[in-house]
Amino acid sequence: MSFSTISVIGLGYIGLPTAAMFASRKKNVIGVDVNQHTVDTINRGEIHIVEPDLDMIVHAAVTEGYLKAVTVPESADAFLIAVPTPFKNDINNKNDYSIPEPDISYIKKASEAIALVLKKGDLVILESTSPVGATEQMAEWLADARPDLSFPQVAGENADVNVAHCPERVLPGHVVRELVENDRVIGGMTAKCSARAVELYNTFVQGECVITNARTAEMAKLTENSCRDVQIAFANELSIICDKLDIDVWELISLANRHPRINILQPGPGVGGHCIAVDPWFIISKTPEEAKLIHTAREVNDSKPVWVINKVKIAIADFLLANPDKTAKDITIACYGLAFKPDIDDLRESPALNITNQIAKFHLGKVLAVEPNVKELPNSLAVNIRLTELDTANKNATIGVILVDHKEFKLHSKDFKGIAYIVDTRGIVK
Ligand code: SAJ
Repeated sequence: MSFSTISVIGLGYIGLPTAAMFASRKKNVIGVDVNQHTVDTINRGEIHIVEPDLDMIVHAAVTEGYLKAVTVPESADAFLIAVPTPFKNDINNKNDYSIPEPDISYIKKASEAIALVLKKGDLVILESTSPVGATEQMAEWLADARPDLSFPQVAGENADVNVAHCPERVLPGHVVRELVENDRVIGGMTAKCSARAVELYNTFVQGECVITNARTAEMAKLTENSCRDVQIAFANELSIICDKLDIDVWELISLANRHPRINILQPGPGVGGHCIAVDPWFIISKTPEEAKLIHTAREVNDSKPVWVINKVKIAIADFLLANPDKTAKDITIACYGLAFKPDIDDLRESPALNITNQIAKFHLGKVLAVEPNVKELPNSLAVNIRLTELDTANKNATIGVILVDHKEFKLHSKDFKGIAYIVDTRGIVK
């Protein structure tokens, strides 16, 4: 049976592009989101998130009538759940040393909402990055809400409703291309569940749909992001070791990477974004005794901003020692880059933003922020930070803190040479 109507629950960074891709293949798509503003924005053919090319696809899908957004689920043949899986505890609370626990209550709410409109023959797919066991848990919630329907955990291949986990794996900034080109991991609760999910994704996925079970699919996604976190932690640890030994870590890494089987990633000011710094905790919280390396990597990456701020404090002290007639008020610190990675405007969960804010809180002089990808600073930032053009910052800075390797900075890397003290977390000023 083919899918004529597809519903996507959660119209965020993954749900909306996914809904738009199905609609672009002329499927009727019902997008569901609890946020009325999001629903209204999409129904006007506009988008509420920043992602290249997505605006055009959503606009076309809405105006051609293939995509509509609603706040309450309606009947469909397939439901894809792409809601957030945050933490129960506040990971920014530095006094809380407990291991962050994933909060899958949004998945529970979404499954209870769709349960009301489920019918025999439907397919339910969990796309949200989830701790191992979440898909089976979701199937239990669905079964509890609909005792009149059978589900795979009891009925196996004969289930009325099929259930699978198919984690999203797209890179922010490249979502539209990667949704189509990337391979998909399809973890059905039975072989039939997997086969139906493959049929659904084949609507627009050109990559290979590789079949496994739900638990392995959940772990595959967590493994990918944990692997990257561990590799970045290795690079970050190397940068701290090299600083102590007076070795240029970027030269070192490029030399080591000439070995045919070595591929070290790049150090930075810490790991940001909504995935790499989050997903490893989903493994650690399930298996705290076993996930030693993954846990240590998280700690190494989370502590890098503190190391960077300390470097800035040392630069301030060095300047004052060399200029006894000056005070801290005479020092202008320019922070280059606020986004969580190069050439994007996404400031959420950004170590660069956090470091700039921390500096502004203790520093008595001026703090300039250079971020070519934004027009204004978020209100949450300390009030004494001024958004400044690159040239002006270069002219006025006593200390330059390079936090993001935006293309503008790499292009003008020679201009940083005039700044008396540089803390370069990205290896731009060699
Ligand atoms: N970073 C470094 N050094 C590096 C590479 C990255 O410090 O060599 C930092 C970045 O500056 C950034 C953070 O890591 O702060 C994360 O950036 P990223 O480009 O590694 O990853 P994300 O968070 O944008 O997207 C990741 C991707 N996962 C992998 O590459 C394994 C993406 O494919 C996932 O779909 C996404 O997480 C997700 O949604 O889970």
